[in-house]
Amino acid sequence: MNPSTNTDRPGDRALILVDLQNDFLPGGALAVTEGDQVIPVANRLMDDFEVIVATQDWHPPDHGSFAANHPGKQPYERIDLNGLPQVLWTVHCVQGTPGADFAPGLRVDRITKVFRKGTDPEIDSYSGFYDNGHRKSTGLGEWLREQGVKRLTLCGLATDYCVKFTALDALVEGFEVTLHLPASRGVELAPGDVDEAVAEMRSNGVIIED
Ligand code: VGL
Ligand code: ZN
Repeated sequence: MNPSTNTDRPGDRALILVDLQNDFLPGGALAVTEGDQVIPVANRLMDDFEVIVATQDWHPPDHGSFAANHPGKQPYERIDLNGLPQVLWTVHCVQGTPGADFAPGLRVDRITKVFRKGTDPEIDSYSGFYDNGHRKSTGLGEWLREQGVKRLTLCGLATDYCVKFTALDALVEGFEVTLHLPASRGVELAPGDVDEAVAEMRSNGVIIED
């Protein structure tokens, strides 16, 4: 078939797989309930896309989001980290450790490019586009535009943190954004956090696919 007439996998769309990493799966350091259930769904979704990007949470051991790096603080407490509100987490996705690896069974051979985030110990980075202070870009937006991408489908972990902030930044970057809920799960620190995150994404213009 002439590629210009093939509308099955149009080139102006990309799939963004958010943080499908061992530490966010059941048994991992920052486990998301049912996190493993999104892997087969994400694998199937990949068949519909030509351009597939994965984000990877990639922290140095001294990262400021780890409760262990703040004497006397416990995971899930909230602090001020260099002027920004920060939830403290268990030590997770440390660079080069198995917990930071992509989930077993994920079709990594189909991933076009990986964008790593959370590498600066002074600031966290939930979004795949920018750190939480919008100070530095990961290059994701620029790269997508270079590919001619205009529409994004997002899925992954966690719906109420990294997926949400990636989706909201994607809108500001001018992309049409769809969230694929069957391939997403949330941390849900407080009951209702996922529903609230989905409502916030929807009210900002994200298309919710369930
Ligand atoms: C995430 C908390 C800390 C996520 C990453 O991927 O949603 N959440 N780091
Ligand atoms: Zn993290």
